[in-house]
Amino acid sequence: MRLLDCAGRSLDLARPRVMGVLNVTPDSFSDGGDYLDLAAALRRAELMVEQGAAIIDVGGESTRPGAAPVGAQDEIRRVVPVIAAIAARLPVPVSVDTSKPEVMSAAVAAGAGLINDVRALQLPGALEAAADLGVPVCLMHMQGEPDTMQQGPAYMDVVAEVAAFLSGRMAACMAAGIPAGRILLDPGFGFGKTLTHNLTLLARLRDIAALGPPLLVGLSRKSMLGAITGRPVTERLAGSLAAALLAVERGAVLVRAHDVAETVDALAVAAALHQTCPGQDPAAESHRWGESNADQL
Ligand code: 7PM
Repeated sequence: MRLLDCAGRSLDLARPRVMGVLNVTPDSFSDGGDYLDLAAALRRAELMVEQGAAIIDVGGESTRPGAAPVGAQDEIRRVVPVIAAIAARLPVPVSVDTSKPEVMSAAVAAGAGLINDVRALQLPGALEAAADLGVPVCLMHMQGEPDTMQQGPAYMDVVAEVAAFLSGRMAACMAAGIPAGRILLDPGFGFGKTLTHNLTLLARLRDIAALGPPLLVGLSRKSMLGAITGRPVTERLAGSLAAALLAVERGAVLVRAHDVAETVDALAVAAALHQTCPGQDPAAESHRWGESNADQL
């Protein structure tokens, strides 16, 4: 059984689940600071939960290439009211997409039950904050920083390097007092990666799953899907669903997605297949959802 305790709310990863994306950046809702923004964000969260999202990921720092950095106080002002409102009104766990220890603390105090950090707790104080807060953490791989990461990303062996990075950050977490059972991993599709790097990681995702912790993937609407299909960001739903299924076939158990209803249906098809003939999916080989060496750690 893979039940993750997210500050008292459970996230059951025995079968693949959807994490609904809720951006609270100035380019989504105006800036998350006023009542209309808050009401709109809450309505969006409610809709995603009705559509079957198992967790809502609230992010106030845009990681878009070239985005201006956001101060901790601004980020707190954007995300905390939204997290508090969702936690008060909806039954699912709330995740906070942040790298800053001050934001992690404020978010968990407001009711967040998972820390989703694209910098894998590398900012000063982040590891200690996450350990103190006692909620699960998602460690993501990124090469470089959002403003420059797509300027010539390079690897000798992208799968080996992403695996080594994640395994090093897992060790750092455990040394800081975060138990293995409170860790999720994410290869960070699109974060300092060319199309070939992204496709190699997707094809070899099982090598990352073999590290043990549950795998989260974010592929929804990403530019790699635009590069493959030739479609703009508004027309990438089919590509996103295909990519989500390829990822769950290779061991992903949490899919971060904008189009929750459609992604939930796509994952239901994969889960039905798996339930009818466990282990028969050719891409799954020996992999079983809900089981891994992490359970023995
Ligand atoms: C601009 C560029 C806007 C990139 C938004 C994004 C991930 C994440 C994001 C992911 C985890 C997006 C990204 N992506 N957290 N946060 N994994 N764990 O496409 O892939 O949503 S932001």
